[in-house]
Amino acid sequence: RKAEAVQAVSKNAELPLCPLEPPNLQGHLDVSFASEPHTMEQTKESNPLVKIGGAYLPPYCTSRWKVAIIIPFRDRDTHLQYFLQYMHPTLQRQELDYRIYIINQYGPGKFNRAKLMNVGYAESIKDDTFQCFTFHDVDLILENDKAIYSCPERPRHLSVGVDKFKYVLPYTAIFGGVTELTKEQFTKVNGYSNSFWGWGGEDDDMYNRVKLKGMNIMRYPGGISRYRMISHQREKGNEVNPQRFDLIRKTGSTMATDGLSSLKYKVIAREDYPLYTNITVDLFGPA
Ligand code: UDH
Ligand code: NGS
Repeated sequence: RKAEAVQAVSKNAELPLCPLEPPNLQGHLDVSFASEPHTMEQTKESNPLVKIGGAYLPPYCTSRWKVAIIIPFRDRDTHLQYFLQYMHPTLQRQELDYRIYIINQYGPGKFNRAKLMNVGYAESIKDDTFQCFTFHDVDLILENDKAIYSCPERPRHLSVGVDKFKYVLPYTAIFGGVTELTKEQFTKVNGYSNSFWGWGGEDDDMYNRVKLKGMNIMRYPGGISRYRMISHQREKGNEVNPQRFDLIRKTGSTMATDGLSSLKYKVIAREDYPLYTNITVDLFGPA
């Protein structure tokens, strides 16, 4: 028995652990939205090691990090093309074992970014043993691959510098855009609230959750944690939510019952595409 167990472990660990600092990082990356994005076919062709469903693991070393990249989504096809074009090569250079999930909100009702991210968590853990989860707006493209999407010691805010804000944090408690939490951190706070319909506040509520559970967030230095945002207009269905301030005042009393523990949704469709896994979901929103 014991010999069998030892053999099983060494089989998994046949390849040496990837180095702490991936050797092929480039640092600053030129990101531009001036020309049309690559088509999915072009991106597929230039990323031959990405497997069906948008999954990758380094072929030459055992990755240190198994990460689900979770993207709340509705009707942003051009943004998604840029995202895949830029982010697949970056994530591979970071030597992650990753998979990209698009969580696509079904129907024209009010958008709910936070609930989509809860769904991404709940669906991805059925597929694989992800250690951590990167919650990622589709319109943010990383400009420096040294900001590694590795599993963080504390909940990590990644979109520190964004060109739209002249690369300055708009306020120190901001926890939107791109964040990463381990499974343990995310379950400790009961995931995101499901109650934020429309724009704003759901990220501040998550910040409250993290603090209320005694955690502090962490960030990479602003010099490397940099993003370009693809400009766009506010969509119909994502109007500013007038209830957001009331909701974020009550995080302390609602977080135990509003979150992963109360998550209800219906998967309408799931497709494993060459560059990403697409999960279309009915969130049972208000009419
Ligand atoms: N998202 C969609 N579809 C939508 C709305 C949001 O996919 O219809 C997702 C997407 O991943 C996006 C994220 O949710 O990156 C956040 O939503 P957002 O980009 O609308 O939020 P942001 O704060 O912009 O970036 C708000 C509107 C700003 C209007 C500025 C006009 N110049
Ligand atoms: C705050 C919002 C956050 C949002 C942040 C940056 O005011 O949800 O602005 O927004 N909080 C509330 O509305 C309570 S941004 O300029 O990136 O669109 O993330």
